[in-house]
Amino acid sequence: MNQQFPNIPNDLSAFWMPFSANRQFKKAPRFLVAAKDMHYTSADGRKILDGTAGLWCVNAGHARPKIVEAIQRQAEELDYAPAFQMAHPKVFELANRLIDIAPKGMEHVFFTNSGSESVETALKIALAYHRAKGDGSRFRLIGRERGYHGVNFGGISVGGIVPNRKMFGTLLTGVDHLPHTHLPKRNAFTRGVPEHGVELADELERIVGLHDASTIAAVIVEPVAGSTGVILPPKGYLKRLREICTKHGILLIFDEVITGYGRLGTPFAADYFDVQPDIVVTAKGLTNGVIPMGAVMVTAEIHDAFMHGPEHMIEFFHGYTYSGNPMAAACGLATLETYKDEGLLTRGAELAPYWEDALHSLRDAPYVIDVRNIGLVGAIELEPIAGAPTKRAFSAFIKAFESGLLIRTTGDIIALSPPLIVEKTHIDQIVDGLRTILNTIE
Ligand code: PXG
Repeated sequence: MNQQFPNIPNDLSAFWMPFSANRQFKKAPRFLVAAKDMHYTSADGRKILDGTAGLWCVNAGHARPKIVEAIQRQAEELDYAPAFQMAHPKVFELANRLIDIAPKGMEHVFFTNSGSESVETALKIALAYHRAKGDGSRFRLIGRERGYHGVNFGGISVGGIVPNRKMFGTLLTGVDHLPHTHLPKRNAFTRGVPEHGVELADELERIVGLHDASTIAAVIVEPVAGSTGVILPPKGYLKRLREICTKHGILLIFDEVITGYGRLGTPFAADYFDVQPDIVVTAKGLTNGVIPMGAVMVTAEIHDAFMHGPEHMIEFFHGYTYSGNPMAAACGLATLETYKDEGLLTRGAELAPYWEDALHSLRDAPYVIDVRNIGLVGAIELEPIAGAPTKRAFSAFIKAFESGLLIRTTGDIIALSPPLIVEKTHIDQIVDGLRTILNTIE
């Protein structure tokens, strides 16, 4: 162990860190060693205010008692049960509780272990659904530029983040992309959903015109794009996508890995925008980020299309060793109970106006070229340093961590998504902290 900080291992070389600047980190590591409610504790004993709910997942805050107890109890009672041709009761209970809060029309749940697996599952369900209905020529999948749908091959194929795609060969074939909806010239500093850009949804008509609707299985979008730097859908955009999909018999998949479980001040983004997708992809907040788990929700029509053939036959050749495992199911149940007890799935709506005012007060801070917000999501876009994109935001991230605030950066955008238990005093701390940082970085 490290002499100075007993919590830090001496040798950092063996662990290849995900989505990280490994060499930079290992020269100047940032270790978190404990967490409670709104705060992490760093290895040198400092309190760090969590401005990002971990990675957009710890929606109920850290180390919440019901969740901790549920996991402890479950580990003693039933640690693992085979997921195929067998089950345990809690996974059914979780599916039912989930459907209780799910967007309108969602009636069945398929469990996975991450957002990436949920995306793959949804894409496979879409393809297999059309085929089960005798419509197997619908093989194309439509994503969107700047979309993030995890890191597996289906997800990066429909996704639109260049560094996540360019190293990995030909990806899935039969994929096309809608344009993204980031229009800074027309929409910068909009409070909430932007006015301009609904016509970008009509690009789907162009894509349908090119490939013919009879070849298209599904469209997948994040209702609000998170990872790529918080890009909001223009007013009316998602409704328009829904109309075009319905008109052409194309399934609409909402990737709600970030927007699900209260992030926008409604249980799901489908509720916020009052648009009914055919499939909803979730993960993260489902278990408060504590035990890995994802859930894909589908309509009865989709589910029932699979329920044919001899009853002893497997209907959908897909699933994971850990699909709905007892620890994750217990964690999910305790998480949903915590959300319910504390009204967290709608708490964001009460705080959103305060959050919006606080964020937009940074409009005149150095380097700020846009501020975006919705529910308890925020983004501060900075002007990049000429010739060194991402550097300015990265130094803001380091400065923030050193000063006791956890933020996320992507490109030159600072993304914020505090746990839904955040208080106004924390919001003040986040915004005041950021102002100081923007005044000190170059
Ligand atoms: N879909 C969406 C919309 C996501 O945001 C995934 C799928 C993949 O989930 P998994 O569980 O496989 O990572 C995500 C994940 C960030 C950040 O800071 C965002 C994600 C993951 C890590 C960091 O923006 N989103």
